[in-house]
Amino acid sequence: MSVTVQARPYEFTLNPQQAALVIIDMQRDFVEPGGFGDALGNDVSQLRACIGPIGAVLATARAKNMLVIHTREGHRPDLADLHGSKHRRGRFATRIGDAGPMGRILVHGEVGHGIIAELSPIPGEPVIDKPGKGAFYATDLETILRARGITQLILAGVTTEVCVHTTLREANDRGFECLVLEDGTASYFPEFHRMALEMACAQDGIFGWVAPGAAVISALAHT
Ligand code: TIU
Repeated sequence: MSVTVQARPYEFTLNPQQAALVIIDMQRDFVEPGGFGDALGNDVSQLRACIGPIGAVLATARAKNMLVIHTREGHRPDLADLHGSKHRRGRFATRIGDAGPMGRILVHGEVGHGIIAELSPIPGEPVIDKPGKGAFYATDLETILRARGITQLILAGVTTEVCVHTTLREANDRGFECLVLEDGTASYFPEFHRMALEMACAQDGIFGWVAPGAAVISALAHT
């Protein structure tokens, strides 16, 4: 049964059986001091606002037996999957693979690489490790979605204009209908957050839809 989500630029027809909540990179490395986001010179406290709204949608998605997928940006301990261009970019003192207060920056298995406790995956929820910004690049995300008959994605996580937007664009070109949670995403730059959301739904939905988490929750209440 499909339900109607009040969204921009117009209503989104959500079919929970064919939809997945994709929570992007809600890792300590981005959200907590001493991680990758911090090493890039950002105020990581900017990202905390999206945790509560994501948690609320996550609880509803689980209650409604929707597929929930988590992603983590990171690299193998030997950095074999890290492009030199990504490693070298920027003039930062601390780089990917270097030791930090939460372990080696953006490396699989380190404390900083883990998803924050508030949004921890539970058994049965696929966790996708991705070396790039987009969740489809060099991962099995598309295979998992197609195998489950998923055609719609609700996108949440960080950062709005980087990994969320890259994934939105990748998903759009692969034929998935996407809705971005406006309060379930965040950026180190508030104006980039706002413009990334505008870009997503401009031109009558060039990439998809945008809505607050509460709109998704109230629509799902009818299922
Ligand atoms: N720097 C920044 O805004 N984002 C990233 O590096 N990765 C993600 O967005 N996950």
